[in-house]
Amino acid sequence: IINGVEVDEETFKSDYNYQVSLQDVSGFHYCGGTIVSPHHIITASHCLLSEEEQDDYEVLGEHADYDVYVVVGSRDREGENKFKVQEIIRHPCYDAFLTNYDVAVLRVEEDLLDGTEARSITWAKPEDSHMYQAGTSVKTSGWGTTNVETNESPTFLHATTYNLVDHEECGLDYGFGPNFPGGFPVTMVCASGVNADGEQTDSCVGDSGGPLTTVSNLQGETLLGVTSWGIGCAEPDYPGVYARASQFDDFFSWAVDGAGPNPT
Ligand code: 4AZ
Repeated sequence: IINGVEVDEETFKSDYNYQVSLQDVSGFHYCGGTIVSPHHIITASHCLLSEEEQDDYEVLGEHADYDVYVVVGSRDREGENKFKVQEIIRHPCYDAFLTNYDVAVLRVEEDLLDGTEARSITWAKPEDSHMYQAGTSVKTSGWGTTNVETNESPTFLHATTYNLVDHEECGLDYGFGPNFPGGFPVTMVCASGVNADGEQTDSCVGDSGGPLTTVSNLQGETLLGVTSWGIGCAEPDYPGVYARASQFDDFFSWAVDGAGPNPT
């Protein structure tokens, strides 16, 4: 997170305890995620290896190197509640070229909420489209880099608040003009803005897979987006791009609740 704030213990418990850290077997943090059920986490597909990539590792006899672990209920990425992921469900339409359909669901055998400080939140549904209006205040968090020059990854969670950007405008910023086939994908939502000190703020490398949520806690917090991509970080002309959660309701319901048809 660029130009955000470090989340203190109290704020973590009240406002951010759905956030998790994705790590490898050595404890290296590489992505974020959001708890959406006692056994499920939503993250970005680009955080995970494809089946073919896993096979390559298998050939090399390095199976353990792609096992995924999650640290939950802690603002410290070296927290004590660390679980091994049992199942990885990447979106079947994930497109690595466009970073489109950049969502995945992780299943954990243990109850993530039992005896931890963690909680789960719900993802936005198609009927929540009113939450996606340009200008809406949103927040994002993670252990990603806090400084693009030093590429520093903080020990404690950072968070920031900024605003949703008009969809068409974001598409134009990224060169998805009227001649681009299909236009700027509806599966993406963008955010941009400055912090209280007037500094440009954004998610960045290492925040991927983490949450973009509503700021108002009135009706319970809702996951609006999954941190996905951008050109640079905190560049005024290049908003942060997130996978639009409401577009993946069928996939999430299928992967998390076992409800509805396989969306493939
Ligand atoms: C990344 O590379 C990344 N500014 C994540 C988020 C953003 C840019 C890059 C958004 O993981």
